[in-house]
Amino acid sequence: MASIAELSGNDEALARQAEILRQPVTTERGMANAIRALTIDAVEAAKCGHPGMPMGMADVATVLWTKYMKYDAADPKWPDRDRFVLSAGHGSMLLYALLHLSGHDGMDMTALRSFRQLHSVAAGHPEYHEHPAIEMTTGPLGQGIATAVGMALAERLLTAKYGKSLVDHRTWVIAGDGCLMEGISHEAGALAGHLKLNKLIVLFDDNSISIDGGTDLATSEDPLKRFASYGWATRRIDGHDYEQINAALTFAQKSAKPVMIACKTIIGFGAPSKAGTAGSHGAALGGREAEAAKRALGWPHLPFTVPNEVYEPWKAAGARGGAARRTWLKRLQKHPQKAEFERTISGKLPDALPEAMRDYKASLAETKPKLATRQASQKTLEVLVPAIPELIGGSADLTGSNLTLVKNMLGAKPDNFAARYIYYGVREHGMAAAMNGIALHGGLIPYGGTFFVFSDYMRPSIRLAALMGIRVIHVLTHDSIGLGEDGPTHQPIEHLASLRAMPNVLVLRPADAMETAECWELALRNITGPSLLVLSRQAVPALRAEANGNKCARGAYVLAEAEGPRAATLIATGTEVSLAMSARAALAKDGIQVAVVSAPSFELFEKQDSGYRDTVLGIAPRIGIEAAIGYGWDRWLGGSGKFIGMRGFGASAPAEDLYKYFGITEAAIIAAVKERGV
Ligand SMILES: Cc1ncc(C[n+]2csc(CCOP(=O)(O)OP(=O)(O)O)c2C)c(N)n1
Ligand SMILES: [Mg+2]
Repeated sequence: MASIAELSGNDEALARQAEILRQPVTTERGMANAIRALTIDAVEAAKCGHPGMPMGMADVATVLWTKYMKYDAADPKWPDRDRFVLSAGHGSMLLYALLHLSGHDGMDMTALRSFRQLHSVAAGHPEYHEHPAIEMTTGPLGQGIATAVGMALAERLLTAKYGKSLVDHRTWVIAGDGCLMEGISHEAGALAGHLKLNKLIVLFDDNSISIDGGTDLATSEDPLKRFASYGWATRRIDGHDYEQINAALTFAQKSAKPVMIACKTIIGFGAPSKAGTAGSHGAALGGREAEAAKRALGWPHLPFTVPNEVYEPWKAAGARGGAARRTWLKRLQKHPQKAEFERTISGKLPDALPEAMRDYKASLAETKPKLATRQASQKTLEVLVPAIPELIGGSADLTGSNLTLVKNMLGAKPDNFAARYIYYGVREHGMAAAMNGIALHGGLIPYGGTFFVFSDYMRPSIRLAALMGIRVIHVLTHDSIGLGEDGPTHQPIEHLASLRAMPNVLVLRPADAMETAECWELALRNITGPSLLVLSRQAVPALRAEANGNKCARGAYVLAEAEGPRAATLIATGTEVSLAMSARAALAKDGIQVAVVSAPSFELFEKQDSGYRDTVLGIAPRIGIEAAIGYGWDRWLGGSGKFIGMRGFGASAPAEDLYKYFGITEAAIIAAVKERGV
């Protein structure tokens, strides 16, 4: 059987490559060849990796990083730097080589030599935490370009707030065929085009190759036409022609629309037989091909060796932005909003927030409102939005249901970014990725809403937020069969369990207005990962009369202790806590005393010491109540416990009928307690 490489055929690419390689090696090409050589060496050393993309895009990346991108290798966290997102994350060696050559600390030759090894900063795919100049984790195709939309949006919002003297930068993306085949590229591209995010520039590695072979195996679209229809400016260039690259990047900097430049490249450029084929996409070239590639490129140096005449112009490029950064720092010193800018960039919440929340919670303790937790969330936002100017809301076309908008919040428009709210459209995945980008950019805290069931549409971006450890807040309403008549397509069942299974995600399901306020506080304070506020459509009574501290912070707590020794412990979350409370009252009438534990967050409860957990859970039989699948409850319920919840999908009917039909009732709780021999 023919190999993939043979099937894809590369005669045309090889002829074009030969023509380019016949030209003398200019300084710029030599600088690009350093990227190619380091890529070859690192992938050979690791015996795995993706040489094709870095070798193909080396010329474009060299022009970008030496002449157009605003950065200073001496301070990769300079807030007004241009952002660079390698959406085609498999080409990670491109980024590592760029960081190394441009003189960034923390990416020395030792790092490149240990490409893909345990604890190397040069991981298989770029990892956000490995190096301060890695703007985000990429690898899941499409996420980079969609996250970059959020970064570019954040830039616009902050320019409107602080002015161009503090915020004036671009977001550059390298995306491949794969990123553009992914559905999320549609959502992201359409949103960016609509908002006219003209400082977003995508360099499309148009090599017409992906893993299975030529892209014509699976696609016939012209992404440029697609993006043009979204309102993007587009250009098509030869990605190995320096004049064309320069002209396109100059054009991009002047555009009034987001820009996509399709850079026609040869994947694996330089490899004598594998260039232009899928064979160079994701495997080491192999000793002989690697050597021949370096010969063809005119690179006579030993592995992992870069001569000074190549290092020097690279280092100069890395320091090019130094002067701009220093004058920016001077402008910051004099800026009237300096303190606010520095506070928000550092991620610190306003000093006045705790007091505002204390007052609000005191008012809840007094008024004891009966509200759906989504309404309680909106009431909390009425306090938070004025108190936290960096809070940026939004919804994926469910504003009136998610209750994410509060008064005086303007929606961002292409001609007005002095705004606090984003109408993301029906684009949950695009929204979640954009929210990641807003958080990664810094200076803003994003929250966004949709129905909880559609968290499925956002999962890959939630997962990346968890992996990167960034503060993103999802407002997920209509959290169970309690949403009623819309039926099983809209009723989340397995979502709590599946999101609790994801590492570093804080799942919060408050039981009443007070808990909702506390959970909002916890979400805002959770700076190391995404938080999900899981909220009800239907109203719940106020369960808490005292407002001091934050009871939800420990994940679960005794809401109502048994009057005397516990006959059972009822553990519930969200809307089911009030059900547990009414069962407790009914049991008391029969002389059976039970405790009710509210458990808004399993993750936080798990973090408590075992002494606290044991006290809360008690030694009496435990009954878990949650209108969702029971997966994951065993750890709290123990051997003699019982779970009252869902076993399959829901149904379309009024909420009360559904609770009855699925047996999530006061009577069921009472029966379960009595069954346990009380
Ligand atoms: C969401 C997602 N699906 C699949 C993959 C596996 N994958 C990695 S690279 C790739 C092909 C990408 O093609 P392209 O973007 O054209 O990259 P090139 O081969 O040109 O380097 C695939 C399918 C992935 N990383 N992410
Ligand atoms: Mg490709």
